[in-house]
Amino acid sequence: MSGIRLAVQKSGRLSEKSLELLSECGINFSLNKSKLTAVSRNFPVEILFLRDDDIPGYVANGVATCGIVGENVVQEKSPQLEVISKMGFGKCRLSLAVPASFKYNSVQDLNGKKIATSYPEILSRYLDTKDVAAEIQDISGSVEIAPAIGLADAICDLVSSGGTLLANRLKEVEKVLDSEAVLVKSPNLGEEESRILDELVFRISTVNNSQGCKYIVLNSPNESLQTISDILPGIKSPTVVELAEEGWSAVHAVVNEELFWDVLSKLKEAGAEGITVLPIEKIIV
Ligand code: PRT
Ligand code: ZN
Repeated sequence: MSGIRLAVQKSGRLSEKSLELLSECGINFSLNKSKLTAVSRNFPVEILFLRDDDIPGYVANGVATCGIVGENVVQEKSPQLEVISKMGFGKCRLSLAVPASFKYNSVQDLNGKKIATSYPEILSRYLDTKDVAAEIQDISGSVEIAPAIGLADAICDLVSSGGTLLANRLKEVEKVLDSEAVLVKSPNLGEEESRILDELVFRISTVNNSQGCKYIVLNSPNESLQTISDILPGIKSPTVVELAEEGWSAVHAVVNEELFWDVLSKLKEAGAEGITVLPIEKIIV
């Protein structure tokens, strides 16, 4: 095949978002979940659907050119792999947690204790850096019940909202790793593969940079233009267009959605009128 092979999670937390991202990158393919692969109709990529644990290995040995997988899995399975892009989804952290009743002061309190985890490699590296000697119990699932059933004194597991820890009467005590879905690439790629991968990375960063941005159009009295321009965190400086009505201008700018409400009230205070917020499809920088 001339093209690249991209490994994505077949079914799990990252699957839908990974495929959504490809589709936002303009990469179309027919999805047949019973098959293990799909070939794009308009981009030289074959998609391999795999268990997330297998993705780093396939990328490391060159069967896949690249893969979208949680950084936690990369660090556990093939930490030498190069991360070329962060995907902006699948955010979580790998943390140590102990029963709520455990009198915890520092990581040294885990000396001589049993810790259950599905991430023995990451945990053992972390404990080494902290000079803690603990017994690691490698288990593949339901880690959070290990203390309650007497299998371990503590756990090291992924946390996002913290609800699972709370439900199992555990408290988070140390963050070992921040994680999100990342794009990893195979070592020793040929020229053609590297070129296609660069194009894919460019498209992903374009999609991610556009996400959460809104296009704002508003009318401003000319005397407030400077104040309003200062409030607007635009890409460069906002575009200002004179209106037919004397003394007024239209201001156009791109604003991050997260800052939007904060900026909105400040704009109104500064005299802005007719504030219109529009969705943005893509921003090419
Ligand atoms: O079948 P396959 O092996 O492919 O999938 P999997 O079951 O091993 O993984 P999956 O689909 O559960 O998760 C895939 C990836 O999603 C993980 O490797 C992380 O990178 C990322 N991710 C993000 C998470 C979470 N958030 C998360 N909260 N993975 C797991 N969890 C679990 C966690 O293990 C715990 O049981 O959710 C629970 C905690 O969630 P809160 O919200 O209660 O704190
Ligand atoms: Zn898995």
